[in-house]
Amino acid sequence: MAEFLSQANLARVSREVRRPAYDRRTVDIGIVHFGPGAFHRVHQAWFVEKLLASDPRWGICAVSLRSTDLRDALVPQDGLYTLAALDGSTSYQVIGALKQTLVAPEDPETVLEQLCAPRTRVVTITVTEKGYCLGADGNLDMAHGDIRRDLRSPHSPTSLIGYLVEALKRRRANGIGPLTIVSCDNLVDNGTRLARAVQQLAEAGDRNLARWIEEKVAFPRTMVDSITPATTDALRDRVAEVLGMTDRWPVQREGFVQWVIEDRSAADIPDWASAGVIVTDDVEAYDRAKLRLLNGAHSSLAYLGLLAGHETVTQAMEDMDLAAFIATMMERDILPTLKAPRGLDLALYIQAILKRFHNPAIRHALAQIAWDGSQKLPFRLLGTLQDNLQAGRPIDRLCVPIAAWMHFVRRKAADGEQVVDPLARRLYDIGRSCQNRAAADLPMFLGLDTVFAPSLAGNEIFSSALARAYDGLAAGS
Ligand code: CS2
Repeated sequence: MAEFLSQANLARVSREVRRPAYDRRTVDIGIVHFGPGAFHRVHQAWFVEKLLASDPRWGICAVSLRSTDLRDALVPQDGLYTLAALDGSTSYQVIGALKQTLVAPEDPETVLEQLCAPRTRVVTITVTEKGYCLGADGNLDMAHGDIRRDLRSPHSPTSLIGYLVEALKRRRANGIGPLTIVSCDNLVDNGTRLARAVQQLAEAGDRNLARWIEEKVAFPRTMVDSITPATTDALRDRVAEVLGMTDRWPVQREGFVQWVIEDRSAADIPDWASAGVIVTDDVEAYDRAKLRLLNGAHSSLAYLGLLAGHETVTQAMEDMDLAAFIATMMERDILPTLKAPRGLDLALYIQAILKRFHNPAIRHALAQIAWDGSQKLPFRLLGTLQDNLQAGRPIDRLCVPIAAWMHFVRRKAADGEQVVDPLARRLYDIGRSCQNRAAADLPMFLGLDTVFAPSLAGNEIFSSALARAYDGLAAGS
């Protein structure tokens, strides 16, 4: 019978594995997190783990908005899981920061009770771009199915935004005070966008609540960074061997990890800086630099690498022509659109990113990065492209990964497959209608107004450069 990681077995975990450096029984929940996927567990939870050694007020209640998988894996382990950091050598750490794991649809009232508890003062969020229910204009999409349900039944929410508004409504009504709500997703100006969505849903039901939220609740912007491949059976086997017992859901990341949080809060918050978080008023520069350089390059590698038959980031980076193209695009097309954060040399930052992409210890699947392209491309590549258009700079290289995404969709549909994307059904229909010719195919893609703003889709310089890129890839595919 396999022995599983748990509080009772923790003392028997191999000595080479770091364990919680604090008594978990003394830890209170001070943070509610929405979206406890692998990235939350390797990133925010790792920083909180460092904090708990000196301040036990900041335990995490993890809330899944849909899946029961994490709850099913972690509850039998008393919330414990293993984090493997892979670089030249691999280090292992058992994380104890998750004090409770809830599945919102099963128990909405308990989620709201945790959000309304006086000791809860921070909410952190990793629900990916699609979890914010935003339209192309950056406003809350009031026609979104989850938002329509929340408008009908605000007391029993479905969406992240619905939970936040109902919790803030109850906190205000009971005099419990505001929250600091920290988006940790890869959106440009994530905190600002989240604040706008929360205020818009609140406004729809209670103007005074919307005004209170605007005055009292803090939505700091953040930049988050650590390359986090999905958990594999190989990782599970390696962790079981190192621990000397089974962890149902270990997680892995590269050694590099960075969190930049805007210096803005509503009430008492953790001493983030003591855990190595960069707390600054310059978050916008960090945010754009990372999203456009790292994530823009990542998505470009994903679609161009998959077209070339590669499976992982390291394989794509070993393709000398592709690696050279990516480096040139970063230096000549993305870098000119950026303002360097104070103290950061962007040319060195690019070299550091490319070195991270070469990390042989990380098997990062291009297919994983390729998910949700309709949500990612606007922040990662189209914003850069529009800035270059506006400045009269060339956009031909930037059009290549956009065209590659379109071919990725087309080829998947030709194989009878849908891509992983909130627009999967629509993209499949477009893909099935493609003829592998720009003249026939591009108007269908450019008609996706939640991806391509009409002003961009109608721009002749853009559409002709994109057509050249698309037909150029068609010739080569
Ligand atoms: C990746 C990101 O899957 C993806 O879209 O580009 O998860 C990337 O690994 C992180 O943003 C790195 O910080």
